[in-house]
Amino acid sequence: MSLPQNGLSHLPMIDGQIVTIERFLLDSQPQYAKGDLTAILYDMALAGKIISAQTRRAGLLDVLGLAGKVNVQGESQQKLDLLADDIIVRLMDHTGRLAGMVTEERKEFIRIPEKYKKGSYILVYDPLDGSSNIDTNISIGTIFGIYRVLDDDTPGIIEDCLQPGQSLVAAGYILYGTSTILVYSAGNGVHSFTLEPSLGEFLLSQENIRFSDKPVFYSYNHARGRDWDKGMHQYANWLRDEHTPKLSYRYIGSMVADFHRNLTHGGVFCYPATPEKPKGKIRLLYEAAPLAFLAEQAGGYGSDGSRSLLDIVPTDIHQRTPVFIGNRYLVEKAEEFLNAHK
Ligand code: FBP
Repeated sequence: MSLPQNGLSHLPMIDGQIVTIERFLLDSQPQYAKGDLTAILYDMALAGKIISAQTRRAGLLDVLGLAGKVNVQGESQQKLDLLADDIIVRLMDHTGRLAGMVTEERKEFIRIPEKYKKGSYILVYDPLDGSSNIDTNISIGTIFGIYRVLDDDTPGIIEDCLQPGQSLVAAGYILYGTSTILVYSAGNGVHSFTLEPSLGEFLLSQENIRFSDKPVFYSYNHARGRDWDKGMHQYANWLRDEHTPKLSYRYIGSMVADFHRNLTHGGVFCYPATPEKPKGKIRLLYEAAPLAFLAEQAGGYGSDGSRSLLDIVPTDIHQRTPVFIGNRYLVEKAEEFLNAHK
């Protein structure tokens, strides 16, 4: 990335060029494309801008704290969870590009109102991952995945949402941290864009991101260790005591932020199953599978401890899964330890 000598030096540039997300999406869409997928990705960028503006002012607005409601998983919903969810639905349900949506915040599959045209895509998303960190100003994020409907003659049936991650046509996340960044892949590498607040534009800041082959970090909630099985204990000890060079331990408690740090510097994130949570905590459809899609596009891998997260065919839109995701050899090592005791 070359930095010109004039007043533009603060703007992210690729080879001296300022590239907006709109331009990048249009330039990278295949010849045959009608443009609907590009438009959905662009709408997610807009959702990211609106949610970013809310999270940035959260302490000033009445959007902090609990909403006094619980989601389908029985978890207390934060006001910002519901606000972010509402922003995405209001942006997406009338565009004629989607046939339905699935969100962490609503029990049922969101059907497109009859009055609007149905499109050929399904959007699955977690409007605010890591929401238990909202009140403490720690990075949170929106995770999303996009599927094509199984049959254009019957768009918007529940089966359209119960597809394995291998069928994702695109996935990404928007991280609301020191800056707001959008990271996505449509199957041709992983690319990141930084929101330039003074312009209100997402500008390309990194292309074709790959996991470093010299990972630095490992992440899991250490406090859950008492509930781990023998295999997970041995894997955790291997990460701490045997991996060379030494790795550092980091855990933010926002999977999207932990994933992003590991994607940037190399590493592995784990949320294993425990007797209390035999399926783990993380949701497959709109949390684990989209990140596993990105991980594979960046040369990494996502597993439930014995198989690729992308091979799991969901039977429930809110089902959970154990998660090991990051550098491929670190995740394969987890599979080795976990399966040695099965
Ligand atoms: P939410 O989507 O409801 O925020 O839940 C997921 C999550 O917050 C992940 O982002 C994070 O990695 C994990 O739960 C933290 O769980 P724990 O507090 O058990 O470590």
